[in-house]
Amino acid sequence: MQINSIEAYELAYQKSVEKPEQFWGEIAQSFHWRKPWFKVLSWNFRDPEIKWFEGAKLNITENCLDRHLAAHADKAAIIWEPNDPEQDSITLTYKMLHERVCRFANVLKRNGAKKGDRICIYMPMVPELAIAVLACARIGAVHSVVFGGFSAKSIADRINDAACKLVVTADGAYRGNKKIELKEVIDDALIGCPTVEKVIVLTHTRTPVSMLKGRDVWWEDEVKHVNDVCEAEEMDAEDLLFILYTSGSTGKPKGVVHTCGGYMVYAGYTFSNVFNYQPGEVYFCTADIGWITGHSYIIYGPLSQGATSVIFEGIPTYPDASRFWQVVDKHQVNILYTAPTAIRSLMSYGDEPLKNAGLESLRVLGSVGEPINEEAWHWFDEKIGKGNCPIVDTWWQTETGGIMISPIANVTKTKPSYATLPLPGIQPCLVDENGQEIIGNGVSGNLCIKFPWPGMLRTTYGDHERCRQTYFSAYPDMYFTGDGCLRDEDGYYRITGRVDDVINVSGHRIGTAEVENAINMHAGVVESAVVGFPHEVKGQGIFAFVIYPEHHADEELTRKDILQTVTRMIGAIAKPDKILFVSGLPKTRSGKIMRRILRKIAEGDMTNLGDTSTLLDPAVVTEIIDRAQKK
Ligand code: 6R9
Repeated sequence: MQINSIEAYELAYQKSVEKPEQFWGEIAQSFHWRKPWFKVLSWNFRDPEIKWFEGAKLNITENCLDRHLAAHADKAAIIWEPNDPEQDSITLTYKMLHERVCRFANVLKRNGAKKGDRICIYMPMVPELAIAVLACARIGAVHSVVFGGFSAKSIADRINDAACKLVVTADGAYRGNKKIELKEVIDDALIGCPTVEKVIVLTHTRTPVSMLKGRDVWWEDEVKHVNDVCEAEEMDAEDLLFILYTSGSTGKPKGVVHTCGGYMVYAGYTFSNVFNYQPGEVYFCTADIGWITGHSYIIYGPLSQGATSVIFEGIPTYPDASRFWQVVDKHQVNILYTAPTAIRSLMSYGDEPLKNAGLESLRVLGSVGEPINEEAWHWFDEKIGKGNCPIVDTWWQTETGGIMISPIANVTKTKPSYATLPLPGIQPCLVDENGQEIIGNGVSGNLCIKFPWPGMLRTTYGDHERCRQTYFSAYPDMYFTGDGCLRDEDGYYRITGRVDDVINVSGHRIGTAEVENAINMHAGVVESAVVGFPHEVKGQGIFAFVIYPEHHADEELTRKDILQTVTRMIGAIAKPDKILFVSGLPKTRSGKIMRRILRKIAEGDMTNLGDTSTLLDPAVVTEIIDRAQKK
């Protein structure tokens, strides 16, 4: 099923467009199904209603674990590299991982979980995180992983939205030289979460934690009470596999829903092809499992293909900026998949951290999460790939489940900062403001997808109308990505960034409305407006214009107070990089904030503000510029 030449790609692509059901039906054959489908695809983008592999029965963990046992039981499934390089790494073979997943699946059952229940997972990057995820899938429970950087309030919102019955967490997490008290955050969150009956707590940092009688149990105790035999639950292809929350242009994060069959096929197919994964290779994705990249390309994609997947607990700069390269050399990593923000950050340390790096094992490099600028692309290519490793710049989203537009390693000719060509099965198109498709090359517009693919979201949890509104209403019969894009003369795609009110900070999606809501919660704040601005390392930074009329002695302290409020309301990842106090915001007569103007000011481009004649009070702009320049 691997594509090995550009001709094979073109053939596959053509077939995927002309005979999509036959195309995906054949690919799906390479997976293990308990019962086959009677229809590959039925769909409409109006409702929307999308069904792949209708009638088929499966369990994704049989594909990620059981089916490899016959021939590859002793092959490494997971290599865990801890935060502290002095501590030993851990290898789990497929046999070991299978046993542990089954055992923990029994723990979940013992604590009342059953098929269809939602389980929130809030854990550090340890093997038990992957085990917890797979154990949910084993028993047909729906996992909702929440990234470790979110606050108690954000977790509570997510738990309540999905009415989670169980939480799996750990005492704490390490991040570089910091310790994060995960259980404490969960305890705060659960004050407002009536649906949660049990909390399973893994010992990791050995931080003292409060354990509530009748609710909280230790992972280590629980596993002693069960055995490691757990028959996989039979799932319908369209049964829910997981929910993952992501930010959009409105205030509340959406629970993106993925289902078992299509997601599995898409994650597995794209993993195998884009990275050209070869049996025996070691693959290292530096993302956190709390994001979609970790779901699809640390856990499900690689394991479904019998690959060896590295889970790294730490950060690229701890103990120093050579850590990634040490991990690559230590585990002889062949494929490295990381983010532009990490590349830019490491670039800034110069060549010194690369002095003792061999990096000879590397064969393929990947990038994901945000547009990669040319400078970072070339540095990655020359310094890390030594000019010998294709870079796959993979464009995709939480909603797409897997990679959509990307080079195929060793097949597609790459071009710096271009995601290049759509994968087979993906029909992108560019549309203008009027919803007209823009035909031909050398054009740009809003990126949409015209035809379903197996990994696409099916709904947003508990609110199907919101899914329709957000993705399928802007342009009839198309999925709207929220990204701007250009298609060059060769038909290559370059993603230019979000066209909605979403900021991409270090590859993390943050909704401006969410940050504004958080800032507005701060006592004394009358109103705020948040925009993105170009940031050297993070890609985009967060700039907040805040109306705070109180006469305060210490502006700096107020800034810090506001940051504290944002940290409480969302999490440290949403803290603005800059806060400018203003007395008014530029609004149209209908009361809409003109973000276009604020974006220019945040960029430091005060001369080219465009048409300001529709503003209610143009003097506001002069004042803001004045304050921005004084700062
Ligand atoms: C996988 C992931 C999705 C948004 C997406 C786009 C941006 C991701 C990109 C990229 C340019 C790439 N994005 N990959 N932009 N080039 N290779 O990141 O999912 O967290 O949902 O973010 O990220 O703007 O719309 P998610």
